[in-house]
Amino acid sequence: MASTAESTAQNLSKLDIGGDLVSSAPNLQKNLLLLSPDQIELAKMLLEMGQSHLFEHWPEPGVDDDEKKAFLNQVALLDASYPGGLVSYIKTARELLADSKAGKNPFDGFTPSVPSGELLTFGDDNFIQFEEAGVREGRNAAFVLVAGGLGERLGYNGIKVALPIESTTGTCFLQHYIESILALQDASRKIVEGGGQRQIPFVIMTSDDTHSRTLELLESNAYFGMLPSQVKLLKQEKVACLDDNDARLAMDPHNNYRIQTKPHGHGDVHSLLYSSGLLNIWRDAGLRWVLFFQDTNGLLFKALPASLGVSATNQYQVNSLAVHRKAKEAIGGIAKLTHADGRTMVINVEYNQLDPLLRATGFPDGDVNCETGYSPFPGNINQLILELGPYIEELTKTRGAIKEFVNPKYKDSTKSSFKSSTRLECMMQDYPKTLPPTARVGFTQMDTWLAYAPVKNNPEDAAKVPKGNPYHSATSGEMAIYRANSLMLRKAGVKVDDPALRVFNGQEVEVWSQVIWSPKWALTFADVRSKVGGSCSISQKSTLVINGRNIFVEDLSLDGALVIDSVEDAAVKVGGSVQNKGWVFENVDYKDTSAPEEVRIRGFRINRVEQLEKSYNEPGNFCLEP
Ligand code: UGB
Repeated sequence: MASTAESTAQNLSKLDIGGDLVSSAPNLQKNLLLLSPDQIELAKMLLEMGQSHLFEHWPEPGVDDDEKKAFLNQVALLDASYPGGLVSYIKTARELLADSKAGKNPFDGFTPSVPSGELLTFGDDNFIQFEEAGVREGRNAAFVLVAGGLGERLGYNGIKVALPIESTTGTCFLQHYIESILALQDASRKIVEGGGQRQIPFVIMTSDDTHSRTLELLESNAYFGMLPSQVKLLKQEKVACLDDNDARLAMDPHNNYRIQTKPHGHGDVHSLLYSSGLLNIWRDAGLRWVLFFQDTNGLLFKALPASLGVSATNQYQVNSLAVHRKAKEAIGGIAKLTHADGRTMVINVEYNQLDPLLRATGFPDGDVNCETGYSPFPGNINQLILELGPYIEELTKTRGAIKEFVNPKYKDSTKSSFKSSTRLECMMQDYPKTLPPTARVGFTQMDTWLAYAPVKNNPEDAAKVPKGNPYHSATSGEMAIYRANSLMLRKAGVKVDDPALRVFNGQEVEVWSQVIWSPKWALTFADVRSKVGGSCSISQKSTLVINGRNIFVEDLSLDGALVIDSVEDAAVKVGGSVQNKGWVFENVDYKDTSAPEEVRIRGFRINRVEQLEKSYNEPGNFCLEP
């Protein structure tokens, strides 16, 4: 057996590092005998990349040896999970940090203008045609939910996809998303002759913060009706934090044998999809579209069929869903950027970059509303529809790497040190940045009430949102569902009362009739129109829950709460006059810790005082007419 001295010499020769490097890490040198050849290679790479400080505190062999090995295991993971490895990460970080220090604008040389896209009006013929085209294409789509974010702004302790979308039924976001995808799968199969069974794939990007709880939510609910084989979880890894402009990696403040890490952003979804091999499997199965969406937009699936129809009809390689944007609202602006050299691209300009970009390019007032009362730039809601073929082509070139950015908080104007460590970040909507100018990049804009109601802000911050701007809170997210369903019913001919104004957690909101339906009842406006008829009316204080495919509402006058459930083969006609005390909202203060967190953050609970509740569990034709 080789002596310790001999094996150290062997390891050192493997390390093949010059005198300078060795002397820069004497403590590493003493510990080489503990390390495997692969770990030695990684250590060498770190030294070459100016990271010798990571070994400075290493004690003699025999002390903390397991921790030293664990440190290099972490380095191996960080290296493997970043396209191009840590060398590439550190090099890019140095470049971006130098640009940031020099105050270089990432959009230097570009002038923004308002791009053209498809502007839809809910319920008109055009909209209905796009919806139908979208449902037809549904069977050729795969869905990708990015759900690795912690939701720090919301401050909720659980995962966001487990939050109820609304408290009338308590359905959580993940259940709603899955049921909507299944409803699309079904509707698409029916519309396409000889459509056959095709399961729409569903990918969820998780992170260490959300992975196990997402899996548990799925498993404990039988995947909400989806086949487990249809669902794939891809976990994103965090990236190394950076301590200074030389991109020296930061030590974890709680463990000096670990590098501090932070999330890299939702842009990771592209490299994860690329390396998973799923994209080629989807292409070989004949799929054509990949739809990306975020964790808490309860309205999304009302806007999706028409938007997918737009992608198919206009042959967009990239289609971003957009809504009217209020100036300074925390959603990006979609802009056409024209470079002095003639290059153009249609891209999201993130909400914190839009104002400085406008000011620097001849718009001295920056991010302000125009005469319409909205920003002239469509608001990006970060739901993207990509055409699979060109997407694969592009990722084959980039390996899924997305243009990154860095956002250090400097201690002072010399910009030589940071208040706290920083890291590189990337955003999924920056995907088009590397596309050639010939790529067909467009957007589909719809009314906000139909398409966008995220749950991002905690009650305190939401209450401080400037008047007229959306709260983006659990309160407004829930109210938006009632409003959208009420407005859709109105458009279908139902007389729905005007909303009442209420204040919950310091936020004034419109409270519309609490109308909720399951996605299998209606996925599109055409579905809604085909299932309501005659002369129907719903009072403001009413609750209507429709959970079943074949429920037809005709000549119903509702003033109270009505809940109808039916199995697949039961056809139920609902009409007549329903009157009862109904369900009422009771205020709950967000500081009231006796209430569950999901309740506190929305500022109310529902008191189910009286209702008419009917379940149809057998096949057949039924009539509910009290
Ligand atoms: N997410 C991840 O999966 N991994 C991560 O590392 C980070 C996030 P936020 P923000 O709603 O319209 C985006 O934090 O800052 C997931 C767009 O950039 O809610 O509000 C996370 O779980 C902005 O242009 O994003 O901004 C969540 O599902 C605008 O469109 C999603 O990524 C805005 O959203 C978004 O994370 C919007």
